[in-house]
Amino acid sequence: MNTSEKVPGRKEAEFKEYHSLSSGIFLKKSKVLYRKKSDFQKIEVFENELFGKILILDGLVQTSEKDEFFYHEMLVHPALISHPSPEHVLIIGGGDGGSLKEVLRYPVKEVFLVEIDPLVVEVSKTFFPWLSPSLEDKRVKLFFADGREFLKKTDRLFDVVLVDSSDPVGPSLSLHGDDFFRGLKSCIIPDGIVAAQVGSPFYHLDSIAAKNSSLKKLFKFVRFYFAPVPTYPGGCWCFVFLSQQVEPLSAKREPPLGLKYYSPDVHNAAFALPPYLGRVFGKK
Ligand code: AG3
Repeated sequence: MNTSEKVPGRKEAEFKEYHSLSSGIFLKKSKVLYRKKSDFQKIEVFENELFGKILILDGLVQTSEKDEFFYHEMLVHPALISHPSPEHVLIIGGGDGGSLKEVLRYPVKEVFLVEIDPLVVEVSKTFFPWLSPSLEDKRVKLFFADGREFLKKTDRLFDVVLVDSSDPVGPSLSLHGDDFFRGLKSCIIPDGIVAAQVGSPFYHLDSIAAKNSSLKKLFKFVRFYFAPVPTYPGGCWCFVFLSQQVEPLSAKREPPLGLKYYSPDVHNAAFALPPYLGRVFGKK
């Protein structure tokens, strides 16, 4: 039963994301700050007492002020720490700038941010404090393009590529296929690394298992790892680390100071596979 429909005004005051037909998350909106349909998707930002400002795209929670660090630190640092000297970094998606601010903690030479939707960047500049200062950094080059098309056209090679996509629907669909991952492989240097978000290890297990089989045909090292993200489906999120030469557990450099979730111990622990997932990912 959808109780929100019974109380006038309540529906507006409560955001719900269904994770399956019978489960999901609700978040009270203390204030709706922005809502508009862009050329690509519906964008909404609202304030929640616990999580602060929250960005929603096409009805899916993307990031919140209070829990963004779990996701962004864990998308970025395992790869950046594992590369001997990351200088050229590409971020695909991530127009909210959360991943970008983490990359800029390193002495990189340049960071390309390739986001499909200019309005996501505009809105995030207004509502998320980390984006505008990051975009002012001289090392950052912002492109508005579909990530898959960008990979087809670019002749640049990167040390690290980070895929900060949304779920495989709408504008992010093209960032989940085999074709896209082949494109990633061809735009990294031989000891380059790709890290991508791949979904919930509970709700999206089938698609993660399918990615595992196809990625193993493309990359020598295909390692899944996990982090808590309180506002995402199931509260635990899965990422994949891909490389032809670099094994993620060989990371030995110290991370930048001031992180809230990532540490060398967390790095190693994040790659531990619980038995039910080992059975899925272990298959060749
Ligand atoms: N990218 C991953 C969002 C996935 C959320 N899925 C969902 N709520 N069903 C986040 C972008 C933040 N930079």
